[in-house]
Amino acid sequence: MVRRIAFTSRPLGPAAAALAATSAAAVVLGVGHLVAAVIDPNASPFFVLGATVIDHTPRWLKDSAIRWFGTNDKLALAITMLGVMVAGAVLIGLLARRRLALGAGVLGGLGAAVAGLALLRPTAGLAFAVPALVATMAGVAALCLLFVVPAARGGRDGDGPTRRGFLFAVAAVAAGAAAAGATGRFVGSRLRDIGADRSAFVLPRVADPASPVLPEMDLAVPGLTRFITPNTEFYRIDTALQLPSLTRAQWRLRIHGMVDREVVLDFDALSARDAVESLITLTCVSNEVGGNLAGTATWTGYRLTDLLAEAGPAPDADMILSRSVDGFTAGTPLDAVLGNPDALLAVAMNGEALPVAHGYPARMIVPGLYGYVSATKWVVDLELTRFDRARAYWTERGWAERAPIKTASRIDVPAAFATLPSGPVTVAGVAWAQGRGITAVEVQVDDGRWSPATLAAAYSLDTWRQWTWTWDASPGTHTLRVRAVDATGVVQTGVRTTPFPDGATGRHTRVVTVR
Ligand SMILES: Nc1nc2c(c(=O)[nH]1)N[C@H]1C(S)=C(S)[C@@H](COP(=O)(O)O)O[C@H]1N2
Ligand SMILES: [Mo]
Repeated sequence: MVRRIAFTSRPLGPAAAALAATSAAAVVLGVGHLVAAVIDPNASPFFVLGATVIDHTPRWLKDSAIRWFGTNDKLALAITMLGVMVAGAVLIGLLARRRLALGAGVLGGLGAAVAGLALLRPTAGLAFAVPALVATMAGVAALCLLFVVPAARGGRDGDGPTRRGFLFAVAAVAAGAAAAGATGRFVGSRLRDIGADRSAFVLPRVADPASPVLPEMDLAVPGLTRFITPNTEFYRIDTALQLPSLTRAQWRLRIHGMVDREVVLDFDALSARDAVESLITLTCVSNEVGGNLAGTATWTGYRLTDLLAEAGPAPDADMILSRSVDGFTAGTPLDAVLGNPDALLAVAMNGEALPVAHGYPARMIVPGLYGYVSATKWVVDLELTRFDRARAYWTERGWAERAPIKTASRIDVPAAFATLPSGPVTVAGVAWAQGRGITAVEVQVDDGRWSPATLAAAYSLDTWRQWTWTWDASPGTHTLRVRAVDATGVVQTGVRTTPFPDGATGRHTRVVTVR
């Protein structure tokens, strides 16, 4: 009956059709979010799409995204995705205008494809397809409803009462979509109240606290990087479009694979062990020369070497394949952890529970290795295996299997393109060579000779070191350049390489003008 009316009446105009389909797409997102809140937040259609895009973004695009948007790369992705979805919805609306079954079919097909992608997520069970499927049915129903409402009234776009009826229906559908999304948010936060769980966290007592940071290690030079990076300023790099929410009660760590006995720890069992504290400078392999993807924190946690000993690694195992609750993996050389008292399963950062963005409730921290091969956040699984058997998230994408941090140095002050008075100018920055330590930093002006900078006192081999140098600046435009020497005597190379595949090299420069 509806069919007959629909065919005898004038169809929606293009703008109305686009509006109807956009509302239907909003229904897919909203309903999907709601159903996923109950099943698993990572099964939400929007996040399935986002995570799939992230996992398959070609390297040049990922590098450019980090260069353009820095740590806002995920916001940029979300906005781009919304734009693409609106464009897709407009196309579906125009198709539906020609033939409703065609538009509905395309929407249904795309929804089914998202359900399929959901099943491919690393942590997916069969239930992962459910949010997209339910949401697609709701979306197709909304689309048909919006196309049939004006048709059923026998009018056409632009007629007074029909137009009002249509707009009313669109508004109702859009409001329903928004309500579903908001309810999903609320239900999700109720089911997984990570904020409350985190505030109830009590720092483990540490028998043997880390030695204090002395004033001579943390110089008070304006603009110079502080020795300890506050949590709110610590760089964040991960593949999580949506932060995992894992309470301490839900958390388990399974240690298995090439071991004598499998070990499963819950948070209480972990807390019963002796906690230790260690200051470590974490560094991202994607850090460009002079970049700020590095930070130092006081990490509190449990020695990985002790936890592994409980499982008894096989003598021929050479890799710890760690896995996060959202499926990210890292492959860490076993010998970087065994016998290393500073390689931690960390639960706290700078005296508070790990921030959710930095891995709450537990993450790995291994000194001397770039984060992608060592610092798994939200870690739930350690598999003892071998480099010739297993690959991890970034090594599957061509990055180096072994990735020790390269010697680097950075100029923090003066700022890039600063205009300075002539005379004495303080030049200062940080340098790092985790595991080896920094023994010298040198500064060069234009093509002059290299002058030794004054080093702040060293805290440990695994932390960065501040340096300062007083420059007698003469008028003109000048290039300042820095290089570090590590404790093995190797001078930081001037050869410029990209972060791919195992970390950038080259010397940081700053151009300034002296009046
Ligand atoms: N679960 C998870 N852990 C992860 C990552 C990730 O994408 N997912 N990225 C790694 C990378 S590349 C780095 S450099 C560090 C960054 O840690 P931060 O965000 O706490 O600074 O986390 C590592 N741990
Ligand atoms: Mo990284």
